[in-house]
Amino acid sequence: MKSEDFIKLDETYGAHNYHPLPVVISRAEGVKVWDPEGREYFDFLSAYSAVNQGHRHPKIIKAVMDQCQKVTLTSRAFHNDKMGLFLKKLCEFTGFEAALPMNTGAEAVETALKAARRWGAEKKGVPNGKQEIICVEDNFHGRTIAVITMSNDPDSLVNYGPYVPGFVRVAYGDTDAIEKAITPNTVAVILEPIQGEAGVRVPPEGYLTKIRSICTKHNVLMILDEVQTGFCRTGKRFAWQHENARPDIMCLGKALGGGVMPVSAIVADHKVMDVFTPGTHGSTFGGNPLASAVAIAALEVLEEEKLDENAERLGKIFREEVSKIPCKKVVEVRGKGLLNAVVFEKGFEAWNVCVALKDAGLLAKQTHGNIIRFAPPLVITEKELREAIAIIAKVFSTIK
Ligand code: IF1
Repeated sequence: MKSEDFIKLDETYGAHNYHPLPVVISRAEGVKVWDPEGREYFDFLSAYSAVNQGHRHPKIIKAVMDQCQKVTLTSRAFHNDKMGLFLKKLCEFTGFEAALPMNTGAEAVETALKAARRWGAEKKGVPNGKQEIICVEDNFHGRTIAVITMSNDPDSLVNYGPYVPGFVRVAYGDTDAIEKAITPNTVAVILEPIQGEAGVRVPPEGYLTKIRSICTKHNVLMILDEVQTGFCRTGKRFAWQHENARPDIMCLGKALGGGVMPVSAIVADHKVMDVFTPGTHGSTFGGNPLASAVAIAALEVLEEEKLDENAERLGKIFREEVSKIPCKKVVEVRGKGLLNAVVFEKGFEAWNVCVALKDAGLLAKQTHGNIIRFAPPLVITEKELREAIAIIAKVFSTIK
């Protein structure tokens, strides 16, 4: 079967909730992927930062294979001999006291929202049903009903009502707006430290620190969604570490699964995490031994290969070099570490550029029509990065 046959199958038998680039991936290794015809591409999306460790990292694949020989799923009705080791590793890696494992990013966010509401009722004294959570404009936290209620993106939102009460949305980048929105019933503020889907929007310097102090002052939990920015992507283990604005709850996902399977979690200290008691939250697959084994290996790879440092160093080169490419339509090159975006003029259709990049051997995807996100696996070398930049330069030079 050829690429076009696989695409046809998706179109015939799938829901039409995506508009992918016309490329089929049938094999992958490290920073490269191949289509059924054997054409090679740089992967500059990394499954939206879920493949930070590179495709099929040998250490992670070995962990999968080994664990598959032992036990893969137990449910939380019983203990297993991997989950505790995973949670310990995750707590050490993040610097939090406790972790609660789930499967997808949206579930991690839901878990954080539930933790905050319950904390509000039980620790802060907010009447149950009155809890309010502040979110910011142009957020992306996932696809569940509660989570899309926070969104102001019509694509995510329209005709999925009724929505969930208890959310207040304020302008992004404006700390006064957050402070003004706080009432005695506010239990949490939730945001992405760098907005991913919004087009890699980096907040003004000091934004997170200021939110941290506002939250502390008003006894409100600060929740950071590091699902996309976490695990070394932005040049630090977590994006909040650029400002040392430690949240009360951190939502994690994507790269925690090492590019192999969905693994997510929230981490928090006991004073928050202990609001969960037996029966009050859970998941069939959360903390399963296979996911736990994968996540341990995924974290070890980040550490052993110092992928935070690699992202920091190569990210600077990327922004510096891509900024130099002459292209009249480009208005900004921005990002942190290896989470970067090229912003074109308003109204510019970047889809055609992504198709041209694909034809030239590099996969990337536009967001909001005029922004292309560039986020390669963090195992990329400087040589590979420069090869990729040469492809980008070649394609950008053809843009009229
Ligand atoms: C899609 C976007 C990226 C996330 C943050 C939670 C989640 C995500 C900050 C939910 C997920 C994904 C979802 C995927 C595309 C992708 C995406 F373009 F939609 F916005 F990365 F930028 N918090 N982001 O970015 O995690 O439940 O999916 O595991 O929905 O098509 P999930």
